[in-house]
Amino acid sequence: MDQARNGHDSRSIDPAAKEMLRIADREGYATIWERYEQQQPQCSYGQLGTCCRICSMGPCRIDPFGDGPTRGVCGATADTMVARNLARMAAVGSSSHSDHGRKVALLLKAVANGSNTDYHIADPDKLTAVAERLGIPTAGRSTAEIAGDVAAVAIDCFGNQGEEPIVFMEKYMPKKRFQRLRELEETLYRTTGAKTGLLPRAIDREAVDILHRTHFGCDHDPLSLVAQSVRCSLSDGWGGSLIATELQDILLGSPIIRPVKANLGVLEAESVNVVVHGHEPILSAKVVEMAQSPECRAAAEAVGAKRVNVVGLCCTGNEVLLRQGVGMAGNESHSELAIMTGAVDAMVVDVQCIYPALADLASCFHTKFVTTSEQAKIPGALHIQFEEHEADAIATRIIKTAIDAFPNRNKARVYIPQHTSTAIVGFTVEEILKALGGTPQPLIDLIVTGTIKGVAGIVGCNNVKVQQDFFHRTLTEELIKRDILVIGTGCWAIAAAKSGLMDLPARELAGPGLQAVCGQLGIPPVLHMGSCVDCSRMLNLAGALADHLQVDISDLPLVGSAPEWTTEKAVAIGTYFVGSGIPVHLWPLPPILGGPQVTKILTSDAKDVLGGWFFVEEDPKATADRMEQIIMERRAALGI
Ligand code: XCC
Ligand code: SF4
Repeated sequence: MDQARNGHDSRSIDPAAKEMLRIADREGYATIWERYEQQQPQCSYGQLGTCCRICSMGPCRIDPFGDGPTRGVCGATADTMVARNLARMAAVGSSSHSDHGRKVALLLKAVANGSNTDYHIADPDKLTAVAERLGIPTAGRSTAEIAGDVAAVAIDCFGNQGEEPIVFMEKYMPKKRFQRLRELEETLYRTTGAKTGLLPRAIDREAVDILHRTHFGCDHDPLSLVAQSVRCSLSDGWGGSLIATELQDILLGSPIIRPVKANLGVLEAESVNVVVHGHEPILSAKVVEMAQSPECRAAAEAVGAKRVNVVGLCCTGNEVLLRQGVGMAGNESHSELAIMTGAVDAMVVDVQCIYPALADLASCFHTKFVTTSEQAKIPGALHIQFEEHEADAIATRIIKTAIDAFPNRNKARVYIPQHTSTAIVGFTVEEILKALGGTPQPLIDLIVTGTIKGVAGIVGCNNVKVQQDFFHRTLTEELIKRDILVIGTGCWAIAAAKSGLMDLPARELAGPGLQAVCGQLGIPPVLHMGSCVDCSRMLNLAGALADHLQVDISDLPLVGSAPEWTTEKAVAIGTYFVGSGIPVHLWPLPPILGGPQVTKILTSDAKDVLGGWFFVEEDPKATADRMEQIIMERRAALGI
């Protein structure tokens, strides 16, 4: 699959990307594709997961095909190395999502106690709903009191020192799944005599537990390490990410179904263009809000610009797309291409998925590359420190930086590829249930009659090893053709939006059943559920169906996929899907194949134990076949 070697059109299927890559070739701008080529051949030990540099007697490596030593210096086996590396990936991924969730919880606390007045409770109904779910009394109490209690419960999920499962998970996870995990813990203890936990006790604790148990000379047992990876990932899906989603809805407003535009054509030649990139809408939502202020409007006009046009990239783009209807410039592999248009006056980033290469690239243009987070500083960037309690002022300063850069734009160098697609977005669980008339029953009926065979959730990134958006688009088309409703988040959602798959006419690509449903409800066959932390919305939808039917998630005709996955966060997402009972497809290959035992646990044993498991497949059509087959098997088991 060495796309990078086969000329520029093999790098992306996106028409805007193709145009920009031609410019990159002509002008000699370095891109991920070029640097990927320069990295060839990549280390095969790394690809198989069998290298270890956990202590200074190493680095050690094991050739899984039997050449050379079969143990590290300390005696660690290939499986130990693979399992430890995987656990660390899950810990980092979970921590990234969860630390994002923590900041939202702390902000809710600050808003509730009045120490932050730049934000407010934007959706009191959601606050009440979340409070009731958590068992917090609401009757006769003020919004601030309720918000304070919700924030306290959320914050406690991070640092609680008890042994009981985290409250958010206990209250949100469907009953049968929770029971199954608890019974599994008991069974493992009884049959092995060793304690193996699966239900997370606290979000921070499970990540630290992994850092501890993967220290030199601790846990070497592949099963135990995989179990802790599941536990930590569950603390992300049903903890940190869920807290991020729910509390962001409270603070920034719950998304509603609405049309938006996606692709580089959202940049405007006549306007000051600000691209927000990263993950945390606490900043980006403010940038969008402040761009509309009379002060910023006047400043933009004073430099001869039509307006300040804020557009999004990656997941923070998804957040403002969903809540504020902001145009979407693109997914991960579009980040360099956006700067190359010469029309971006500032790219403002917070945390996660930001190529450090953007700093160099921006310096070839008038573009201000602005970092804002203590946790994501990039050499060559302009750092404007973001502080929540001064959010309005700092967001305004950031926009002014873009406005100041605008006159330096070299108009002769500007090239904005004129491609956008319309996407209908904002399919939160609440919005889906509203469209269905308030209960999941109509969706269940459609699944029972086979009008819709099942639901596939697709997530994840762009990866330079896969032609950009090719797997996302092809797999999605193949699934809807088979009457499988596709929902998802992250950079997949952006790929689907750019491809037109989230527009109403896309229903013509769907099978007859799904097509009819889309016609009736006035929805596209492919539903945008948000950013990567909003994978928690998918868990909640699955949970609502499971609880309504009084079954486990693993009984339902649901499947998942991360077909262009890149980051450790994707490892955490895939793992909490599996831990929640959903089979998950992955491509490119995860770095586990050098550990036969770990591979067997994750691709086979997990099936019986957890009801969810991983499978790997390179071809989108074969992937769709396999996903359909799983759905049909689950339907048969349900007797439908
Ligand atoms: Fe992956 Fe999350 Fe990043 Fe996009 S942005 S590259 S994790 S899909 Ni969320
Ligand atoms: Fe080598 Fe063991 Fe040290 Fe890893 S922990 S680097 S396998 S000696």
